Amino acid sequence: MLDHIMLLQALERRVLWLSTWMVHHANHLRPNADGLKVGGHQASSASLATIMTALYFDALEAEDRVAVKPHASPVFHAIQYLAGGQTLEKLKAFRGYGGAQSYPSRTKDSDDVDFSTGSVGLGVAQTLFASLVQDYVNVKWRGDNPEARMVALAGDAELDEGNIFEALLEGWKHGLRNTWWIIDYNRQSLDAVVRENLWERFESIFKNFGWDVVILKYGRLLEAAFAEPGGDHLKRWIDNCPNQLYSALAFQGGAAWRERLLDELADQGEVSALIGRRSDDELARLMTNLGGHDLPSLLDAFAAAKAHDRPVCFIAYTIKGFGLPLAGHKDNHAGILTDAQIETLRTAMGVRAGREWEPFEGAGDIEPKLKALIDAAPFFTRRDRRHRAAVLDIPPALELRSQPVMSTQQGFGLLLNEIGRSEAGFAERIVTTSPDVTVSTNLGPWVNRRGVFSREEIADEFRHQRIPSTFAWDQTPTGQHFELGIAEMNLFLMLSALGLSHSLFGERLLPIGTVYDPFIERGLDALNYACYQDSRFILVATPSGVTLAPEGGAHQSIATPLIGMAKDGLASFEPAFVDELAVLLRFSFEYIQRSGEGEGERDAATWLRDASGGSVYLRLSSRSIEQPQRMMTDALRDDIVKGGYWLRPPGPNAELVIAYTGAVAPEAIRAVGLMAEDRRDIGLLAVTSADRLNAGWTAAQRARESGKADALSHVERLLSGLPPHCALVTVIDGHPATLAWLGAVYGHRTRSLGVEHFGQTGTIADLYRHYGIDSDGIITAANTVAPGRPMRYLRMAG
Ligand SMILES: Cc1ncc(C[n+]2csc(CCOP(=O)(O)OP(=O)(O)O)c2C)c(N)n1
Ligand SMILES: [Mg+2]
Repeated sequence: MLDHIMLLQALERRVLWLSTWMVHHANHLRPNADGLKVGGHQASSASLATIMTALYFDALEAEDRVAVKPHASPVFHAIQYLAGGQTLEKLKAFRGYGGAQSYPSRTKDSDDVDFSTGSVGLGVAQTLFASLVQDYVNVKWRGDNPEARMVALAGDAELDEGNIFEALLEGWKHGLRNTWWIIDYNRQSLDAVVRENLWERFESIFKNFGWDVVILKYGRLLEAAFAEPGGDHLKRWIDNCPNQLYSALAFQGGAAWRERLLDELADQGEVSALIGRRSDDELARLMTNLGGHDLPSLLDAFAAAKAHDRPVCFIAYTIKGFGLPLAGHKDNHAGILTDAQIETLRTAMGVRAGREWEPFEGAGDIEPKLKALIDAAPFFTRRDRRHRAAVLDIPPALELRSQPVMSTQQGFGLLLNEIGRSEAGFAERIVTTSPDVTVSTNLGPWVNRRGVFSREEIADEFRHQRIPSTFAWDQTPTGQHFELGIAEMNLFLMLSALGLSHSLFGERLLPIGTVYDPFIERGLDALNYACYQDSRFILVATPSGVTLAPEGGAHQSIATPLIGMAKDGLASFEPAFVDELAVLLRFSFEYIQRSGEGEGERDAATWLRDASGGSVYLRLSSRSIEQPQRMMTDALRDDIVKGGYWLRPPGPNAELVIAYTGAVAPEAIRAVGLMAEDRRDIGLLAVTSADRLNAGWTAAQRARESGKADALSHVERLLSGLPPHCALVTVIDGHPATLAWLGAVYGHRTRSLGVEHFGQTGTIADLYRHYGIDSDGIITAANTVAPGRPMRYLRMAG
């Protein structure tokens, strides 16, 4: 055991050196390193070097998953490098083009990052939801698989992020297990030293939510010193020492510790002797021997926690910048080692000049033992930790019992209800989730059929008491719905975890999350995070825009269509009709399963990267509108997926085209009908996805610029026959910029209608009139942008 610890300590030194050198190289040595001079990494990484050494080379099992604190990225890459999972080339290019990423990234790094981190708080909470997903897939399909631990390494200031506490509450509701959060309690954030006794708040919060709390405050050296005569006084002094002072002394070193301790404890003879027995260096080592830097304490704590599956919060005392000259300094987040400092460190580490990148430089004759230890570390025994899952067959069309007048939201409920009652294999793999808006987003009938998931059975009391209710929600292990509390952050983190199940656990899921469209913005950073990790899910957001009319201005979504367009990895659609929705939902089930391989390859018809797949956002409405009675042809299906089709094709001399998206379809249709006699060859363009039309157009232009002269996107094909003098009016219940770019495709004069200001309460008709997106508004705009014969309708209207 002693030998093992000594070897781990040697590895820890390698990790500390390589991570520090990596940042130094990026800042000072790499050609064109200017502009990369960003601190944070050296001090933050050093803070976690011991803990991560203990985890990766000892405590973690092969299937365990880790979210590494963003600024500990160099430590992670260094550990992977030592274990043969990271290349020297990437380390040398840390933070640079094509190099190891500044913050660990599932998608951009090549050294097997489990969860991306960067936006603090999200990676931590992600481990919690991943653990719930593990329970879900284990109960259903993988009964005998060992349970993996989901581990987060969190900064202490990271716990300022509210999403962590939202997740804690949710985890408690779902009986969270197998989750470890290790708080790097260095008592420093970016700007400052954190408040005293924060650990007490953490401890009581975590205990309240049913977590075990393990406080790792003193290392073995300190424990031993406390057992010496006078040691109790020393312990009391440490416990009462303010964070600022402790940090300052840690920065100043042995002589400063001695002066201060003797100053304050000199009257206690035994303590003076305890201090006097140690040199300055020994004293500094003793006083910074906190739990988070003490391998034996860490190994014991992790081993003890592995004996059960309860969630554990470790509060590990550390010193930011431990082992480096900037240790403890309150400004060290932005600090980087100078050339002189790195030279001193190099010598101290036994690293010869010119051999800084050698993995085991300075290890001497224990090198083979270090290699053997790494080879035997359970975490590195499996190289293929990214799983794959077979692609599920989706039927060619989804069944729909349409009604003549209905909303897309209703249609969504009916479609899922049909899937819920079908025997189709893919239905087993659908898992839905919603932040307390399951019923109001029309998921109720699906949940009635498929039930709510819970590892333990909980009966629906109303049902058992035979009290009539529309919803029967027994909670069982066979259930296929995760009912969440209201926090939208949790929805997106749950979708992110569900949508990585194929890769994390080897089980394919088809996750669908429903949310109120305006509250996408509440969880936007988590949505961004989910997309960045290439998680796969279908987001159904409803109701959209001012169709939520009587709910008032605060609840009406204006910006979401633009979010949908701008969010990478998310294909956004806004169908107007339910038959379109049926096509799109079907497409979504397939699209979210595409492998991500062949990235960059573009579909020749759309110039979209459709082979890669991604997640999907469907923006729906609760507005009931008349449904078209039409046959769904292959051609129409294809166009709906590509993003648009002519509902009324323009004639050869078209003077005017109305292009609409979503719930304003009836206004556009009516306006076109009323203008048809006064504007020749008028066309009506149904845009089901401004996002995809726009993305294809951009890509096709880029392709032409790089020599592919015949590249043509779907929107270019749609608009290609329009004469130059034709004008466009676009209309959407959302921000007008969503469709305004259509005029730039061929340079057609364009007027874009939409909503730019917070709404009022009122009926949909009131609000559409108010914003000028009703038929009158469309006609008035058309009359100006496409002047000509006075519009009969406007004359009649007076
Ligand atoms: C959401 C978000 N806001 C702000 C930042 C910028 N930021 C990066 S690290 C950091 C401080 C982190 O302190 P702590 O979590 O204690 O980590 P330490 O560096 O002390 O280990 C901040 C504010 C961020 N990365 N993410
Ligand atoms: Mg900190």
